[in-house]
Amino acid sequence: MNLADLNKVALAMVTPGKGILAADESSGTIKKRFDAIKVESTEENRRDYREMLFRSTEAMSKYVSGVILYDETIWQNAKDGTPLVKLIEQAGAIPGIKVDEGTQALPQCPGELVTVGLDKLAERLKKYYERGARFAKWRAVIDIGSGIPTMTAISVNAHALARYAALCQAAQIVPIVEPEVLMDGDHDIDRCYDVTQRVLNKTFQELRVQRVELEGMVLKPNMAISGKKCPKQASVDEVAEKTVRLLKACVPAAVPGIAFLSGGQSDEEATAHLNAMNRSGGLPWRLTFSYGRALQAAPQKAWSGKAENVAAGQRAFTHRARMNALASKGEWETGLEKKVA
Ligand code: 5MM
Repeated sequence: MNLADLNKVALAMVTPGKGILAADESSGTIKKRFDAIKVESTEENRRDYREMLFRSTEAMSKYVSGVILYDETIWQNAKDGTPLVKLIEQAGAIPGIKVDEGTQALPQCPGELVTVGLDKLAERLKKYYERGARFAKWRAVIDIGSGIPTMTAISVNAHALARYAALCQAAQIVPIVEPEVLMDGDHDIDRCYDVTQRVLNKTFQELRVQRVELEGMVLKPNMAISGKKCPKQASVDEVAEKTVRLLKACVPAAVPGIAFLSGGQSDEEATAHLNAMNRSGGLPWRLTFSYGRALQAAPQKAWSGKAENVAAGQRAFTHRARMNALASKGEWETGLEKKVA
């Protein structure tokens, strides 16, 4: 492993003014997104949609540091035969790959999941590296509910995240470590804070045990935020203040950067929260975005599967990418939302 090179890639992924496009929806998830815009989820439509995003020259070259791809996408070519990976590289962004293979029910822990995909991961990483991937992603899913999460679910998921991260670094690939605490329930922000704190502490404990080099990774956490069904929704300032406090308590300064997931927040909320955190200043790591839904909901709607809407889809994507890029520097304000280029 060459740690200096891993660190260089990790720092590039969190370049101030840029962030990561999470375009790694598995087949089931992209089908759900396409269903919402009444587009059939065929291989060709998935390719056309993602090609539209990767050919958004302004967004990709100015505001996007890297793209997380799904296995199908990393092997696909654009309509003219150019590998999609090349489009990303030509724009100056870094190709990345989701390497987990989804979740399975966790025995003895009703309602809880463990992320799988470690078998043969070393061989898969080699192939992804040859294809151009310089970082990877693995997502653990932790749900909050009555009696959950158990320490069992937190432990096994943290262990798998660290196993994955160590294998990535051995393959000269920067691991994005994503322990996601879902915001689906009716819990309040303080319960989210407590659970996320336990999850992050266990994750970093496992990373240390398995000798993962913190300088060569990026953390992708949820924010400390109220559950979607909680009657009392925390304000932007409270989310920003509690998320920063939580991260300072759990994330070593050796980690080069933190790139948040959006987790079901609205586009503007995800931007406003990131902006407020970066405005607070004095942070030991760079804070940026690695959004899926909060970057793609608008372009998906604008595109709606029609070739004549490609330019509109690209405009919508560029706008969201620009808003979040500004937020990564604490320079966003709500008035900018109306000025779509
Ligand atoms: C893009 O969605 C990703 C893939 O999820 P599935 O494997 O379930 O299809 C997801 O891991 C994503 O990268 C992160 O959760 C961030 O996306 P959001 O939409 O939460 O910002």
